[in-house]
Amino acid sequence: MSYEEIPQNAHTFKIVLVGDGGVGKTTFVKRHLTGEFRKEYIATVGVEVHPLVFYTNRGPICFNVWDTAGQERFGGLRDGYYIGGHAAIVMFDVTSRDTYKNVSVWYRDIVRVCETIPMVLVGNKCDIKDRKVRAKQIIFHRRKNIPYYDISAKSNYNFEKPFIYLARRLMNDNNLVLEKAPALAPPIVSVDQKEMERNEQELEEATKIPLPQEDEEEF
Ligand SMILES: Nc1nc2c(ncn2[C@@H]2O[C@H](COP(=O)(O)OP(=O)(O)OP(=O)(O)O)[C@@H](O)[C@H]2O)c(=O)[nH]1
Ligand SMILES: [Mg+2]
Repeated sequence: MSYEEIPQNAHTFKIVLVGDGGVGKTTFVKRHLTGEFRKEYIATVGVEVHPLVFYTNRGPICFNVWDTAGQERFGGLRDGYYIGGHAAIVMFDVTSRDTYKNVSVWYRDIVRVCETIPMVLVGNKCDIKDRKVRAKQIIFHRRKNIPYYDISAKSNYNFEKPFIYLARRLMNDNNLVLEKAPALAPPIVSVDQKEMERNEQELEEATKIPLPQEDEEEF
């Protein structure tokens, strides 16, 4: 088994992971086996911290990803969840419009405490055929100038993408690359590669459409 130690010299960052209840935050963070093996529960804040190690050409990076024990279902999270956050991942579920609508609320909560930290938007469960949030409807990230990735926690699809982006921003190096793939739990579902390519293309084309006025948004 290869549950590596966390390297002493790793660059370490706190990542806040937010999004509505049920979007798949816990499933996502548990894919990374070292993180899952070395996680720690902080009872006072009701948070599980997963140290996710990535080996890059800039040395090892340890992302301490904070995952709530579901308190997001009862309104906002406490400031303590955000304080000291170096970067954030905002997640919604591509099969639930409501979770996309709430992205702006999560974004605002992060900015209120963390101001201008690097952020990334991810739409999870893209393995599900009956998608409700289409590529061209995903525009929030363009308004805020942050990247967006379709992901599927259950299939590992694009798992490392948000982390590579955040690592590049935090290390201030656009040439940062992974030197080895992280050890992930085996996929539970598989994605249709052709469909993923179509989605990627749709997302790419959507970036060329002018942004609608905020009050004309489809949701
Ligand atoms: N099809 C599919 N289902 C997923 C995926 N990720 C998570 N799920 C399912 O979505 C449900 C919620 O996942 P969680 O990881 O518990 O979601 P969460 O955001 O941590 O939610 P809470 O902590 O309960 O608020 C579970 O039934 C997961 O199995 C995915 O990529 N694809
Ligand atoms: Mg959870």
